[in-house]
Amino acid sequence: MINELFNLNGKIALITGGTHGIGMAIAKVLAKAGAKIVVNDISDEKLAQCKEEYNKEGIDVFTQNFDVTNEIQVDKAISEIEEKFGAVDILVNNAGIIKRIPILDMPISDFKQVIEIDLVAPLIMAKRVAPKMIEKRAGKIINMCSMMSVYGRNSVSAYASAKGGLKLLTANMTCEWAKYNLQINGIGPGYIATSQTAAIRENGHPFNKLVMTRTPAARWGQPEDVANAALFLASKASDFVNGHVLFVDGGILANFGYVDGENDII
Ligand code: NAP
Ligand code: GCO
Repeated sequence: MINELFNLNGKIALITGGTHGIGMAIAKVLAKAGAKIVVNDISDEKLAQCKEEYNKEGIDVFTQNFDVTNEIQVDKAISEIEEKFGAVDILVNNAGIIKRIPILDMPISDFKQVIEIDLVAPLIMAKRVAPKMIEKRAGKIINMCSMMSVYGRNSVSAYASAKGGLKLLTANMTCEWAKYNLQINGIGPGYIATSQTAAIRENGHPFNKLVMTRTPAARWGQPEDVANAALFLASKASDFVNGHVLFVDGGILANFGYVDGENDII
C-alpha cells in the first residue's frame, strides 16, 4: 500500500535543468520510483556528463538540449517526448538562475533575464504540457520556488521578484487547473549545497555564517533533502495537495533568532 502510493511506474517526468544539483537529485529519486526521466540543459557537454552519471546508477535518462525560455524550442522538445514516450505526466520546473547585484547597480537587462528564466519559463513549460494533462485528467507540476518567494534579501531583487511571482503563478495554475485533477505545487528550498550557492558557502564567508547561525537544523541542506519532497508532490500521496509551497529549509523560515550559543539572545 505504501509502495503503491509512491509508485511512478509508467509515468513520464520532465525535470528542467536536471543535469546536476537539485534537478539531478529529483530526477534520480523519481527514476527510482519508476518514472521515465527526461532532463534538459543548454549545454551538450553537461548533458553528456550527466548521462554518464545517471547511467552509473542504472538510470536510462533521455536528454534534450533546449532553452526553457524559448517557446519554439520548448514546443519542439515536448513534441519529441510525446512521440517517443507519450505525454508528460510530471513536470518539474527546476531550471533557474540567480544574480546577486544591488538594485541600483543592476542593469534592467539582467533583471529581465532572471524573470524570463525563473518566472516566464515555468509558464511556457506548463502551458505546453497542461492541455494533455487536462485531457487525461491527471498531472503533476512542481515549481521550484525559494525562501525568496516570501522573503527579500539585499542583492537578490530579480530572483525574489521571480520566485515570489512563481509562488502566485502556482496558486493561479491551481485555481484554473485543479478541477481537472492536476496538482500544481511549489517547493521552497532553504539554503542547499549546489553550484548556485558555491560562492556564498565557503567557510569564512559571512553568508555561510548567516546560514549556520540562523538555520535551526544547523546545516546546509542537500539536494536529496529537496528531492524527497518532490517525490511526495509527484506521487499519489499528494493528490489533494494543491497550490501549496512546501518549504524544505531546515526550519529557517520558522526562526527569527539565532541558533548558536555564541549569538543567543535571552
Ligand atoms: P544550479 O546548480 O545552478 O542548477 C540550475 C540548473 O538550471 C542548471 O542545470 C542550469 O543549466 C539550468 N538552467 C539555467 N538556465 C537555463 C535555461 N535557460 N534553460 C535550461 N536550463 C537552464 O541550481 P540549483 O541550486 O540546483 O537550483 C535548482 C533550482 O532550485 C533553481 O530554480 C533555484 O533557483 C532553486 N533553488 C535553489 C536553492 C539553493 O540553495 N541551491 C534554494 C532555493 C531554490 P547550466 O548548468 O547549463 O547553467
Ligand atoms: C541567496 C541564495 C538564495 C537561495 C535560495 C533560498 O543568495 O540568498 O542563493 O536565494 O539559493 O533560493 O531559498
